Amino acid sequence: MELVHSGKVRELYADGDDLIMVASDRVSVYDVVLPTPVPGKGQVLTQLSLWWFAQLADVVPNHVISATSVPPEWAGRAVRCRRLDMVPVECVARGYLAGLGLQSYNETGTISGVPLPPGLVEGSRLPEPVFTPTTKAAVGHDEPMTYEEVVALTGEATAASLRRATLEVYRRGAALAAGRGIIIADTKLEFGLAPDGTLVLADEVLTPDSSRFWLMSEWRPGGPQRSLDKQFVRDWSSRLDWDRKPPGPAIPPDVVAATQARYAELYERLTR
Ligand code: Q0Z
Repeated sequence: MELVHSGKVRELYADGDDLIMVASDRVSVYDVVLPTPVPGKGQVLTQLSLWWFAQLADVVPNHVISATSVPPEWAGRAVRCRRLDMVPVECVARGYLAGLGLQSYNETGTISGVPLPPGLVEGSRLPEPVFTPTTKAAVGHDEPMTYEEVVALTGEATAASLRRATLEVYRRGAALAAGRGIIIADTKLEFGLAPDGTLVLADEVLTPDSSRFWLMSEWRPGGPQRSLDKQFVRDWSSRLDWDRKPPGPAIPPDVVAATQARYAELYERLTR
């Protein structure tokens, strides 16, 4: 099969008119892929994403054709999907202050042009979830966009649909996760257009690779929050003398095992 795109932790293949998205067991921290895989990670993230797509099918149609009609060597961690005309915007929804949203708030009191109340701190819950789109940079980092810039790029109707679908997916996902003790602080979605112009949710949805997951029991606004999935890898790597540039260090077996258990627990908690 023809490899169309290779990401840090996933590959995309063309199969006739369809695409097959394959999740690997690779892990990245601080934007660096480590040389040691976490066995089962690709399968857990694929199955979690498929579960969310099914939960959210009434909010927005998705690109999934089949999770089973894929080559046997990729079984469990691959999805056959419709090839779409991708919208060149990373659609982010934020319900809590972290990452680029925190940076923007501290500099301007706003995110993506949306004014926020004073006195918020790192990790604070926002009064309302906010749509904070960014550009899709081929290299380097994505740049924040205002809603008007999304309109200029995609048109009024598509921009409105992107914002509505993004916020609704986030609200539904965050509410479901909250009932299971998990905070979804923010999430990044990708959409495409079907040949008839329908907006379709693509890529992966509400996985820890595309979203910030925090344990509600550990949430303490006022500082950085512990990530539910990769915290063991981050904690271990921060104790090393590593400059966070490639090549990354090999992960020791106990850290691999703890991380595997984290991914499995996250999947069980959310989908049970
Ligand atoms: C997704 C990506 C990956 C690297 C393109 N249904 C679709 N139609 C057209 N294009 C895409 C999709 Cl999902 C598409 N990406 C992101 C995925 C590896 C990059 F598995 N790029």
